[in-house]
Amino acid sequence: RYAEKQIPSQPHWAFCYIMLHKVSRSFSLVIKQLPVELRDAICIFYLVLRALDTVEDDTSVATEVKVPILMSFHRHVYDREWHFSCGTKDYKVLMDQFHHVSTAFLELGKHYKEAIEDITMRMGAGMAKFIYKEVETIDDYDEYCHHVAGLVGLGLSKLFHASGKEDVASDSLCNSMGLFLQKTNIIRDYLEDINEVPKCRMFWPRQIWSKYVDKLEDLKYERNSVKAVQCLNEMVTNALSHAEDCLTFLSTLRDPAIFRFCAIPQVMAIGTLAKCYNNIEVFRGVVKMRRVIKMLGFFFLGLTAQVIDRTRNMADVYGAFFDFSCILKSKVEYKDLHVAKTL
Ligand code: PS7
Ligand code: MN
Ligand code: MN
Ligand code: MN
Ligand code: MN
Ligand code: MN
Repeated sequence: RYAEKQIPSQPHWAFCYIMLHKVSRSFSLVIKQLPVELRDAICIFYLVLRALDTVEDDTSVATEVKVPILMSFHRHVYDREWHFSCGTKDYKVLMDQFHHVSTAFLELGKHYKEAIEDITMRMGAGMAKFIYKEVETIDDYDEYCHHVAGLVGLGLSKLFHASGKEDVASDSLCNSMGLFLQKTNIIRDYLEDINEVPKCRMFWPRQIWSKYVDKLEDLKYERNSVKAVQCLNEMVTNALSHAEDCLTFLSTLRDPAIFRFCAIPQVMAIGTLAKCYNNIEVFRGVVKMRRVIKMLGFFFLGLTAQVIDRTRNMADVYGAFFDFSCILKSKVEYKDLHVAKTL
């Protein structure tokens, strides 16, 4: 019954929705409830960018091979024959079977195809630039996050407008929506990125971490725990600077499904920041908001499920931002170096 109701009958669309569910459960959930035309476009937008990111992330692909692929990815999506094998697990399946994604892409309306192509081109070029360049300054950090996430915000807003359901939003607010999510991801993924083989990935800006340690990887060693948490708190404080723009952006949306699609990831982001703040576990393993929690043999709704269940309108979002801010505030110690700014 589930299969009949949820999985499209054409094999390329079936592949896309099954893949989306596998690579991102939370996005899959909010994308599925969008109005139908927009849903297909955003599903493909997600998978195209996820494939591009799989190329960016695969540190076993040589730079001379990787950079031309990143730069021309926006043209490959028009070619049903094209594929490039890389990544692991579900991501490898996505790359190997990419023809399903390009076939579905070609069925989208012209405006959707052009918006996806434009963002893919700009993101690919931005990723290529940062294959050579390290994230030194906070401006570099904002620039990298603009390429890999701010642009997604700009593109999504164009798609919402193209569907006739929303007004155009300012580029700056759309960018902040992406930066808030991406900075949260970069903070939470510290250990995963630094331990990447054969080559580590570093996105924390030197301008911040160099105040605490000589090398970014030093943050993971137990002897540097105090410095590590101080540095983490400065990174969280930097990310929080985008929260107000995100609330402003969300307050302008009209369509309830689009609203939930945009709001749920933002609420999860501030929840994740609250969880990460002052938390040494960021340097020891993955800190995640959990979907279900099993205790004494009972299942409870974890924070993730609660957020998905309870984010319907702006009042819910203000409430959630307030609650998570209170949790974060309760963890701020007077001795922290950036107390005033964080508060
Ligand atoms: C709603 C105005 C088309 C929905 C959603 C795939 C997630 C993967 O995951 O560290 O650790 O491997 O490599 C603004 C999403 C920004 C982007 C960026 C919200 C496409 C998405 C490809 C704007 C998502 C932020 C790389 C690049 O980091 O990740 C509104 C849709 C949004 C994809 C994300 C991720 C970047 C990323 P991971 P990485
Ligand atoms: Mn990635
Ligand atoms: Mn990446
Ligand atoms: Mn990451
Ligand atoms: Mn990750
Ligand atoms: Mn990663």
